Amino acid sequence: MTLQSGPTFISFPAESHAGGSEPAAVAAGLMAESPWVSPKYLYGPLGSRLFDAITELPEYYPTRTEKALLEGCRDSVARAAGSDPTLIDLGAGNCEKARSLFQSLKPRQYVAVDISVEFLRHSMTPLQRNFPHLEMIGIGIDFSAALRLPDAVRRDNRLFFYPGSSIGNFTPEQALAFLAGIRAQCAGPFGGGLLIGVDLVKSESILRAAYDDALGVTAAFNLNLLNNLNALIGSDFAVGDWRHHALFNAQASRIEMHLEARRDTTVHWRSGTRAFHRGQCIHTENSYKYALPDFKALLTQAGFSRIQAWTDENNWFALCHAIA
Ligand code: AVJ
Repeated sequence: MTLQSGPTFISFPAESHAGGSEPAAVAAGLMAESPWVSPKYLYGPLGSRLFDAITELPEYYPTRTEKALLEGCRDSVARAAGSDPTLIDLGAGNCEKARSLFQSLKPRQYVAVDISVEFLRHSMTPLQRNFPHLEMIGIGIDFSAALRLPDAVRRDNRLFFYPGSSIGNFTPEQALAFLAGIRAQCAGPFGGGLLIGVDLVKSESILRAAYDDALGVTAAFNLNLLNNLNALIGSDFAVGDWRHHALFNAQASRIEMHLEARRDTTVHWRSGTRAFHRGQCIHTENSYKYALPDFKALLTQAGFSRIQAWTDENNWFALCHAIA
Protein backbone atom coordinates (compact mmCIF):
# COMPACT_ATOMS: atom_id res chain seq x y z
CA MET A 1 0.00 0.00 0.00
CA THR A 2 1.38 3.38 -0.94
CA LEU A 3 1.46 6.23 1.48
CA GLN A 4 -0.31 9.22 -0.05
CA SER A 5 1.47 12.54 0.24
CA GLY A 6 -1.86 14.39 0.32
CA PRO A 7 -5.10 14.86 -1.58
CA THR A 8 -5.04 16.14 -5.15
CA PHE A 9 -7.30 19.13 -5.83
CA ILE A 10 -8.85 20.00 -9.16
CA SER A 11 -11.08 22.98 -9.79
CA PHE A 12 -13.18 23.82 -12.85
CA PRO A 13 -13.72 27.46 -13.79
CA ALA A 14 -17.25 28.70 -13.10
CA GLU A 15 -17.86 29.85 -16.70
CA SER A 16 -17.35 26.37 -18.09
CA HIS A 17 -20.72 25.16 -16.89
CA ALA A 18 -23.01 28.10 -16.09
CA GLY A 19 -23.77 28.74 -19.76
CA GLY A 20 -22.91 32.41 -19.45
CA SER A 21 -21.94 34.65 -16.58
CA GLU A 22 -23.29 33.91 -13.13
CA PRO A 23 -24.29 37.52 -12.29
CA ALA A 24 -26.32 37.73 -15.51
CA ALA A 25 -28.16 34.53 -14.66
CA VAL A 26 -28.93 35.79 -11.14
CA ALA A 27 -30.15 39.15 -12.47
CA ALA A 28 -32.42 37.38 -14.96
CA GLY A 29 -34.05 35.44 -12.09
CA LEU A 30 -34.56 38.64 -10.11
CA MET A 31 -36.20 40.34 -13.10
CA ALA A 32 -38.57 37.43 -13.81
CA GLU A 33 -42.31 37.87 -13.30
CA SER A 34 -42.04 35.42 -10.40
CA PRO A 35 -38.62 36.33 -9.07
CA TRP A 36 -36.32 33.47 -8.08
CA VAL A 37 -32.70 32.77 -7.17
CA SER A 38 -30.92 29.40 -7.34
CA PRO A 39 -30.49 27.72 -3.91
CA LYS A 40 -26.77 27.38 -4.59
CA TYR A 41 -26.44 31.03 -3.51
CA LEU A 42 -27.50 30.04 0.00
CA TYR A 43 -23.97 28.69 0.48
CA GLY A 44 -20.69 30.44 1.14
CA PRO A 45 -18.45 30.89 4.19
CA LEU A 46 -21.38 31.93 6.40
CA GLY A 47 -24.16 30.04 4.61
CA SER A 48 -22.33 26.72 4.89
CA ARG A 49 -21.87 27.28 8.63
CA LEU A 50 -25.55 28.17 9.02
CA PHE A 51 -26.47 24.99 7.18
CA ASP A 52 -24.21 23.02 9.54
CA ALA A 53 -26.10 24.63 12.43
CA ILE A 54 -29.43 23.65 10.83
CA THR A 55 -28.35 20.00 10.89
CA GLU A 56 -28.07 20.26 14.71
CA LEU A 57 -31.59 21.70 15.20
CA PRO A 58 -34.15 19.53 16.98
CA GLU A 59 -36.66 20.23 14.18
CA TYR A 60 -34.31 19.29 11.33
CA TYR A 61 -34.57 15.49 11.34
CA PRO A 62 -32.97 14.57 7.95
CA THR A 63 -29.28 14.70 8.88
CA ARG A 64 -29.43 12.69 12.09
CA THR A 65 -31.95 10.22 10.65
CA GLU A 66 -29.73 9.60 7.64
CA LYS A 67 -26.66 9.24 9.84
CA ALA A 68 -28.33 6.45 11.83
CA LEU A 69 -29.47 4.76 8.60
CA LEU A 70 -25.93 4.91 7.21
CA GLU A 71 -24.57 3.19 10.29
CA GLY A 72 -27.18 0.47 9.96
CA CYS A 73 -26.76 -0.25 6.26
CA ARG A 74 -23.05 0.19 5.59
CA ASP A 75 -22.15 -3.51 5.77
CA SER A 76 -24.97 -4.44 3.37
CA VAL A 77 -23.93 -1.60 1.09
CA ALA A 78 -20.31 -2.78 1.20
CA ARG A 79 -21.43 -6.28 0.19
CA ALA A 80 -23.59 -4.93 -2.64
CA ALA A 81 -20.88 -2.55 -3.84
CA GLY A 82 -18.19 -5.21 -4.15
CA SER A 83 -14.44 -4.86 -3.90
CA ASP A 84 -12.19 -1.84 -4.37
CA PRO A 85 -14.91 0.70 -5.13
CA THR A 86 -14.16 4.20 -6.32
CA LEU A 87 -16.22 6.26 -3.86
CA ILE A 88 -17.49 9.47 -5.47
CA ASP A 89 -19.05 11.81 -2.90
CA LEU A 90 -21.34 14.42 -4.46
CA GLY A 91 -21.63 17.56 -2.32
CA ALA A 92 -19.02 16.21 0.08
CA GLY A 93 -18.73 19.32 2.28
CA ASN A 94 -17.09 18.21 5.53
CA CYS A 95 -16.73 14.62 4.17
CA GLU A 96 -18.07 13.18 7.43
CA LYS A 97 -20.77 10.95 5.95
CA ALA A 98 -18.39 9.36 3.46
CA ARG A 99 -15.80 8.91 6.17
CA SER A 100 -18.27 6.80 8.14
CA LEU A 101 -18.29 4.37 5.18
CA PHE A 102 -14.52 3.97 4.73
CA GLN A 103 -14.08 1.12 7.18
CA SER A 104 -16.70 -1.21 5.75
CA LEU A 105 -16.47 -0.09 2.11
CA LYS A 106 -12.66 -0.05 1.84
CA PRO A 107 -12.63 2.23 -1.20
CA ARG A 108 -9.68 2.12 -3.58
CA GLN A 109 -10.03 5.88 -4.23
CA TYR A 110 -12.09 8.62 -2.57
CA VAL A 111 -13.31 11.43 -4.80
CA ALA A 112 -14.95 14.36 -3.02
CA VAL A 113 -16.94 16.73 -5.24
CA ASP A 114 -18.20 20.06 -3.97
CA ILE A 115 -19.05 23.49 -5.34
CA SER A 116 -16.31 24.94 -3.10
CA VAL A 117 -12.80 23.48 -3.53
CA GLU A 118 -11.68 25.65 -0.58
CA PHE A 119 -14.11 23.89 1.74
CA LEU A 120 -12.74 20.56 0.47
CA ARG A 121 -9.18 21.63 1.25
CA HIS A 122 -10.20 22.23 4.85
CA SER A 123 -11.95 18.90 5.27
CA MET A 124 -9.70 16.63 3.17
CA THR A 125 -6.27 17.67 4.37
CA PRO A 126 -6.85 16.37 7.95
CA LEU A 127 -8.84 13.42 6.56
CA GLN A 128 -5.84 12.31 4.48
CA ARG A 129 -3.74 12.30 7.65
CA ASN A 130 -6.22 9.90 9.24
CA PHE A 131 -6.36 7.67 6.15
CA PRO A 132 -2.80 7.91 4.84
CA HIS A 133 -3.15 4.98 2.40
CA LEU A 134 -6.38 6.06 0.71
CA GLU A 135 -5.94 7.95 -2.55
CA MET A 136 -8.05 11.14 -2.38
CA ILE A 137 -9.08 13.67 -4.99
CA GLY A 138 -11.02 16.87 -4.28
CA ILE A 139 -12.93 18.37 -7.19
CA GLY A 140 -14.46 21.85 -7.13
CA ILE A 141 -17.35 21.89 -9.60
CA ASP A 142 -21.03 22.81 -9.71
CA PHE A 143 -22.05 19.26 -10.57
CA SER A 144 -25.75 20.22 -10.71
CA ALA A 145 -25.01 21.90 -14.05
CA ALA A 146 -22.87 19.13 -15.54
CA LEU A 147 -21.28 16.08 -13.98
CA ARG A 148 -17.91 15.94 -15.72
CA LEU A 149 -15.18 14.03 -13.96
CA PRO A 150 -11.46 14.42 -14.70
CA ASP A 151 -9.42 11.49 -16.01
CA ALA A 152 -7.76 11.05 -12.61
CA VAL A 153 -11.03 9.52 -11.33
CA ARG A 154 -10.86 5.73 -11.63
CA ARG A 155 -13.42 4.07 -13.89
CA ASP A 156 -13.51 0.81 -11.94
CA ASN A 157 -16.51 0.02 -9.78
CA ARG A 158 -17.68 3.55 -9.12
CA LEU A 159 -20.01 4.04 -6.18
CA PHE A 160 -21.68 7.43 -6.37
CA PHE A 161 -22.74 8.71 -2.96
CA TYR A 162 -25.36 11.46 -2.92
CA PRO A 163 -26.57 11.87 0.66
CA GLY A 164 -28.59 14.53 2.45
CA SER A 165 -31.60 14.48 0.13
CA SER A 166 -30.05 17.20 -2.00
CA ILE A 167 -31.74 15.43 -4.93
CA GLY A 168 -34.83 17.25 -3.54
CA ASN A 169 -33.52 20.55 -4.88
CA PHE A 170 -34.24 19.30 -8.42
CA THR A 171 -37.70 18.97 -9.92
CA PRO A 172 -38.56 15.28 -10.49
CA GLU A 173 -37.84 15.78 -14.22
CA GLN A 174 -34.43 17.29 -13.48
CA ALA A 175 -33.79 14.59 -10.88
CA LEU A 176 -34.45 11.90 -13.49
CA ALA A 177 -31.97 13.49 -15.91
CA PHE A 178 -29.41 13.90 -13.14
CA LEU A 179 -29.76 10.27 -12.02
CA ALA A 180 -29.48 9.06 -15.61
CA GLY A 181 -26.32 11.17 -15.90
CA ILE A 182 -24.84 9.46 -12.84
CA ARG A 183 -25.73 6.07 -14.24
CA ALA A 184 -24.00 6.91 -17.51
CA GLN A 185 -20.84 7.55 -15.48
CA CYS A 186 -20.83 4.17 -13.77
CA ALA A 187 -22.70 1.69 -15.97
CA GLY A 188 -21.02 -0.63 -18.44
CA PRO A 189 -18.05 -2.98 -18.20
CA PHE A 190 -16.58 -1.33 -15.11
CA GLY A 191 -19.67 -1.84 -12.96
CA GLY A 192 -20.90 0.55 -10.33
CA GLY A 193 -23.81 1.88 -8.37
CA LEU A 194 -25.39 4.64 -6.35
CA LEU A 195 -26.07 5.22 -2.67
CA ILE A 196 -28.53 8.08 -2.26
CA GLY A 197 -30.49 9.68 0.57
CA VAL A 198 -34.02 10.95 0.02
CA ASP A 199 -36.45 12.75 2.30
CA LEU A 200 -39.93 11.23 2.36
CA VAL A 201 -43.40 12.80 2.48
CA LYS A 202 -44.79 13.13 5.97
CA SER A 203 -47.14 15.33 7.97
CA GLU A 204 -47.09 18.97 6.99
CA SER A 205 -46.42 20.18 10.55
CA ILE A 206 -43.20 18.17 10.82
CA LEU A 207 -42.05 19.34 7.41
CA ARG A 208 -42.82 22.98 8.09
CA ALA A 209 -41.07 22.98 11.45
CA ALA A 210 -37.95 21.50 9.82
CA TYR A 211 -37.80 24.50 7.47
CA ASP A 212 -39.00 27.17 9.89
CA ASP A 213 -37.33 26.38 13.20
CA ALA A 214 -38.04 28.15 16.48
CA LEU A 215 -34.53 29.58 16.81
CA GLY A 216 -34.69 31.19 13.39
CA VAL A 217 -31.55 29.50 12.05
CA THR A 218 -33.24 28.53 8.80
CA ALA A 219 -34.55 32.09 8.52
CA ALA A 220 -30.97 33.37 8.89
CA PHE A 221 -29.77 30.82 6.32
CA ASN A 222 -32.39 31.97 3.81
CA LEU A 223 -31.94 35.71 4.50
CA ASN A 224 -28.15 35.40 4.22
CA LEU A 225 -28.68 34.61 0.53
CA LEU A 226 -29.27 38.36 0.14
CA ASN A 227 -25.78 39.06 1.55
CA ASN A 228 -24.38 36.60 -0.99
CA LEU A 229 -26.25 38.36 -3.81
CA ASN A 230 -24.99 41.75 -2.65
CA ALA A 231 -21.43 40.42 -2.92
CA LEU A 232 -22.01 38.67 -6.25
CA ILE A 233 -23.97 41.20 -8.28
CA GLY A 234 -23.32 44.38 -6.27
CA SER A 235 -26.96 44.67 -5.17
CA ASP A 236 -28.17 46.73 -2.20
CA PHE A 237 -30.65 44.31 -0.63
CA ALA A 238 -31.33 45.40 2.98
CA VAL A 239 -31.72 42.11 4.85
CA GLY A 240 -34.03 43.78 7.40
CA ASP A 241 -36.57 44.54 4.65
CA TRP A 242 -37.19 40.82 4.09
CA ARG A 243 -38.58 37.88 6.00
CA HIS A 244 -38.17 34.11 5.72
CA HIS A 245 -41.22 32.23 4.51
CA ALA A 246 -41.42 28.43 4.22
CA LEU A 247 -44.45 26.49 3.05
CA PHE A 248 -45.36 22.97 2.00
CA ASN A 249 -46.78 22.85 -1.52
CA ALA A 250 -48.75 19.60 -1.25
CA GLN A 251 -49.69 19.60 -4.95
CA ALA A 252 -46.01 19.55 -5.98
CA SER A 253 -44.91 17.63 -2.84
CA ARG A 254 -42.23 20.12 -1.99
CA ILE A 255 -41.17 22.56 0.68
CA GLU A 256 -40.68 26.00 -0.80
CA MET A 257 -38.53 28.70 0.74
CA HIS A 258 -39.22 32.30 -0.14
CA LEU A 259 -38.01 35.72 0.94
CA GLU A 260 -40.96 38.05 1.40
CA ALA A 261 -40.64 41.84 1.27
CA ARG A 262 -41.75 43.40 4.58
CA ARG A 263 -42.38 46.74 2.85
CA ASP A 264 -42.26 48.33 -0.59
CA THR A 265 -38.62 48.50 -1.59
CA THR A 266 -36.46 49.11 -4.64
CA VAL A 267 -33.28 47.12 -5.12
CA HIS A 268 -30.42 48.25 -7.35
CA TRP A 269 -27.49 46.24 -8.68
CA ARG A 270 -24.75 46.79 -11.23
CA SER A 271 -26.82 45.92 -14.29
CA GLY A 272 -30.37 46.66 -13.16
CA THR A 273 -32.99 47.65 -10.65
CA ARG A 274 -36.35 46.31 -9.48
CA ALA A 275 -39.15 47.49 -7.27
CA PHE A 276 -40.73 44.92 -4.96
CA HIS A 277 -44.03 45.60 -3.23
CA ARG A 278 -44.80 44.58 0.34
CA GLY A 279 -45.63 40.87 0.49
CA GLN A 280 -43.91 40.08 -2.81
CA CYS A 281 -41.70 36.98 -2.69
CA ILE A 282 -38.42 35.80 -4.14
CA HIS A 283 -38.41 31.99 -4.46
CA THR A 284 -35.08 30.67 -3.17
CA GLU A 285 -35.41 26.89 -2.80
CA ASN A 286 -37.50 23.82 -3.49
CA SER A 287 -37.02 20.70 -1.43
CA TYR A 288 -39.05 17.85 -2.94
CA LYS A 289 -40.38 15.10 -0.69
CA TYR A 290 -40.93 11.67 -2.20
CA ALA A 291 -43.06 8.62 -1.47
CA LEU A 292 -40.57 5.74 -1.44
CA PRO A 293 -42.25 3.78 -4.28
CA ASP A 294 -42.15 6.91 -6.47
CA PHE A 295 -38.47 7.41 -5.77
CA LYS A 296 -37.69 3.77 -6.55
CA ALA A 297 -39.59 4.18 -9.81
CA LEU A 298 -37.45 7.22 -10.62
CA LEU A 299 -34.28 5.18 -10.03
CA THR A 300 -35.62 2.42 -12.26
CA GLN A 301 -36.54 4.92 -14.96
CA ALA A 302 -33.00 6.29 -14.80
CA GLY A 303 -31.74 2.78 -15.57
CA PHE A 304 -30.80 1.54 -12.11
CA SER A 305 -31.73 -1.93 -10.87
CA ARG A 306 -31.50 -4.16 -7.77
CA ILE A 307 -32.69 -1.34 -5.54
CA GLN A 308 -32.33 -1.80 -1.79
CA ALA A 309 -33.90 0.76 0.57
CA TRP A 310 -33.44 1.41 4.28
CA THR A 311 -35.85 3.61 6.23
CA ASP A 312 -36.15 4.73 9.85
CA GLU A 313 -38.98 3.55 12.10
CA ASN A 314 -41.05 6.67 11.32
CA ASN A 315 -40.53 6.34 7.57
CA TRP A 316 -39.24 9.90 7.45
CA PHE A 317 -36.11 9.33 5.39
CA ALA A 318 -34.71 6.65 3.08
CA LEU A 319 -31.30 5.54 1.90
CA CYS A 320 -31.31 3.66 -1.38
CA HIS A 321 -28.60 1.58 -2.99
CA ALA A 322 -28.94 0.58 -6.63
CA ILE A 323 -26.76 -1.04 -9.28
CA ALA A 324 -26.07 0.88 -12.47
C1 AVJ B 1 -29.17 20.53 1.59
C2 AVJ B 1 -30.93 20.72 0.00
C3 AVJ B 1 -30.87 18.86 1.48
O1 AVJ B 1 -33.52 20.78 1.38
O2 AVJ B 1 -33.35 20.11 3.42
C4 AVJ B 1 -32.17 22.97 4.77
C5 AVJ B 1 -31.26 22.51 2.38
N1 AVJ B 1 -32.84 24.27 3.19
N2 AVJ B 1 -33.01 23.89 5.30
C6 AVJ B 1 -32.87 20.62 2.41
C7 AVJ B 1 -32.06 23.22 3.43
C8 AVJ B 1 -33.39 24.67 4.33
C9 AVJ B 1 -31.40 21.02 2.43
N3 AVJ B 1 -30.61 20.31 1.37
